[in-house]
Formats: sequence, structure tokens, C-alpha cells
Amino acid sequence: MMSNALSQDVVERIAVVQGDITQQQVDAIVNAANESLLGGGGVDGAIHRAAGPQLKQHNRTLGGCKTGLARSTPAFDLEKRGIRRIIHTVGPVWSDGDEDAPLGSCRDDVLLASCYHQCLELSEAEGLATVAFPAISTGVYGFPKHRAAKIAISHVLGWLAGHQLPQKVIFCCFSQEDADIYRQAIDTRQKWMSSRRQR
Ligand code: AR6
Repeated sequence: MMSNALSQDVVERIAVVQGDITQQQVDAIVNAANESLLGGGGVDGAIHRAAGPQLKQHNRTLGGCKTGLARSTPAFDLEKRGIRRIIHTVGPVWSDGDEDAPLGSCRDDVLLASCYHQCLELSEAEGLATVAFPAISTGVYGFPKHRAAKIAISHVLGWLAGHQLPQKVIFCCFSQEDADIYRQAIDTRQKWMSSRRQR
């Protein structure tokens, strides 16, 4: 998915912010949901509270969502804040593999990358220009944070290199520590890209 020809323009289409995803000024927010799509704790709980009870009522009609897939819904009460859609995706539960194994070598990596891919595809199909992602699977689902950030960044940059939409992707981290992990991963990626360009 990653292209060696990634340009600075693509890197400028991503941003890291620290905060509550329900407060972001974007067209769509991604929810780290569970397979029921009926709400839970963490970011899922925050999004359901902010969107209001209609979201749960609507999601009852969807019949759930498998791990690695995504579903788009209206944003209900969040529309007042300018958010048009909520894209619900179900990340993998980290299955205690070797967190230092090469990236992409375990099923959980593939499923997590699939979550990003599905959300980006839906964003493009729905004409959404700005999308905010939480750090999917890195809370209750226990995915190692650095590993998840590398997968998220690599996959999103790869997508943006080949697609006009979304125009901008925000990685919305709840804690400063998580935001630093993303910034460090982007920095490492940029250094790697410029070293390849100089060869
Ligand atoms: N805004 C942005 N990020 C947040 C927010 C928020 N308001 N609240 C938490 N986070 P988690 P998972 C961060 O556990 O690991 C739910 O119960 C949090 O700090 O929400 O994919 C679902 O129903 C962490 O970095 O999602 C599922 O059962 C990240 O969001 C299960 O948890 C993800 O943490 C999904 O687990």
C-alpha cells in the first residue's frame, strides 16, 4: 500500500491533535466500536453520548459489523457541531502476539489496516473531505500503541497518495502520550521517506 513516491503534499494532509473526537470540526468521525454497534465504553461511549439515543436506535437496524469492517451512519445530535457522518469500525482485540514481530505479519495487523481502509473507502464514497480517527483498538482491545500508530499512519498515507478524498485526515488522540506516539511515528516515516529520496 505504501508508495515510495510519497510526497510532502501527502504528509501535509494528515494532522495529529490531542482531544475529544466528538469536539472535532470535521465532516466525519470514526468510532472504535464493537461488533454489536450498540455502544460501549471509551470512545464508543463518548460518541454515543454526544450523538444521542437515536444513534443506538438506528444501529439496531444494521445487524452489527464484523471485525475489520466499517459502517457509516448519520451523526444525529453531532450534526449540530457540523459532523455529517459517523463511521463505525470494529478493530481487532490484540491476541497477545509478539508486538516486536515485523509489521503486517500477524492477523491483528491485517484486521487493523482493514479498519482504516474500509473507513477511507466509505469517506471517499460519501464525499467526505475531513475525517478524524481515534487510535482504534489501542484502549480496551489492547493493541500495542506504537505498532497501531505505525499501521494507521502507513495505511492512511498510502491511501492519500492515490486518492483525492478525504482531503485531510486527523489522528485524534485522547492523551498527550498517544499524540506523541503518533508524532514520533510520523517523524520516523518522514525521515525514512527523505532517506529513500536521497538514494
Ligand atoms: N476521543 C478520542 N479518543 C478517545 C476518546 C474520545 N472521546 N475516548 C477514548 N479515546 P477504546 P478499542 C481513546 O477503548 O480499544 C468500547 O467499549 C482511548 O484513549 O475506546 O478499539 C467499544 O464498545 C484509546 O486511545 O477502543 C469496544 O467494546 C482509543 O480511543 C471496545 O471499547 C481507543 O480506545 C473497543 O476497544
